[in-house]
Amino acid sequence: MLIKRKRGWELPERLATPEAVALNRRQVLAAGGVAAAGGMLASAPARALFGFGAPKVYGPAEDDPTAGLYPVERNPRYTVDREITAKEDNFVYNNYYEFRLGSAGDCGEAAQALPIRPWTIAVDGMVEKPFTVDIDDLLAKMSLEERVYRHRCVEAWSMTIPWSGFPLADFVAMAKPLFGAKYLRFETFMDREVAPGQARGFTYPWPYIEGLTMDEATNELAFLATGCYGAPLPKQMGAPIRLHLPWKYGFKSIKAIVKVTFTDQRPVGLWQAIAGHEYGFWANVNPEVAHPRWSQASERVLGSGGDRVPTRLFNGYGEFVAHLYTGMEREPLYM
Ligand SMILES: Nc1nc2c(c(=O)[nH]1)N[C@H]1C(S)=C(S)[C@@H](COP(=O)(O)O)O[C@H]1N2
Ligand SMILES: [Mo]
Repeated sequence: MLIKRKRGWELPERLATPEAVALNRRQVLAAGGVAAAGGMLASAPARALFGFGAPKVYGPAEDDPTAGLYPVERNPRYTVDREITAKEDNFVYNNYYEFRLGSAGDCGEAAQALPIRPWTIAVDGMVEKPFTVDIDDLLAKMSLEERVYRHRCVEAWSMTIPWSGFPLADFVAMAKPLFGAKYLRFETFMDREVAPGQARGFTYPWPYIEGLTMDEATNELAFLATGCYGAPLPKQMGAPIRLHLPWKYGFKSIKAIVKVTFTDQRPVGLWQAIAGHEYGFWANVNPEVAHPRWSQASERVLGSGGDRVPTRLFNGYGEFVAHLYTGMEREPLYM
């Protein structure tokens, strides 16, 4: 089937501006009614983010079978000199276009429809032997740790999150890639019945895809998160398993992974396919390379009352990753 793709200039307004500006007040106010009806109350900063009607805050699914696995021990090598974002802010301000029809506050409620058991991850392509692993078997095999990471969205906002999970490098070792494998290609679930964004946005080349080089994937920072804030991941944050790559813009950190393919071809991510001149393959955080439509020199720290702070090269993680990119300064959008 021929899929008509949106061109860069046809992107919806919410992609064209930092999100605070694009928030749809009417939808936010409607969601506020739900908040009043029950559940956790939004924190004061979340109310500051969303105005009068803060959306309802959804924590981890009540029947999540991994609740007993958390909290796990924090790895002191990955802490930051910044305050952890309140979980009520993190749980309510999300980018998850499978579930997001309007504002960043929509994802929480919509994502609750995603079934997260049974859940399997297929590993295929250039590996010794392709296989499928059940999420609970995978969790039993891996040793979990907590890492506090900075998160920087390409839309110039940031958060700080205590993730639980395991290094992507451990997953790569388990997959036994062949010598010629150069990249990893990650794929999110595809289900138009469950995800209104996939159903409505048929002009997008769903499912969500992202890619990394083998060197990036085996860098110690690359992390598969299965939990956060000492508990399983809430669905809107990518349960049951998502990537977090703290030195790259947030769109690289793909949620709800169902497939990992080892390949010698550079994968093309969903946003790269839609607007490659704005969302490149490398997407390393760099204050000096502006997005074509806004500056990346500073960022709005969510939950802080809107403070702007200077953005740091590689989001402050240069000591871990800068060596991966030496000599590549001429790659288009290498940062
Ligand atoms: N499958 C999927 N993964 C995704 C996205 C998405 O829309 N779908 N959004 C990305 C973007 S742009 C960001 S900033 C982060 C947001 O993660 P958070 O909602 O946990 O803050 O997820 C990334 N992973
Ligand atoms: Mo993002």
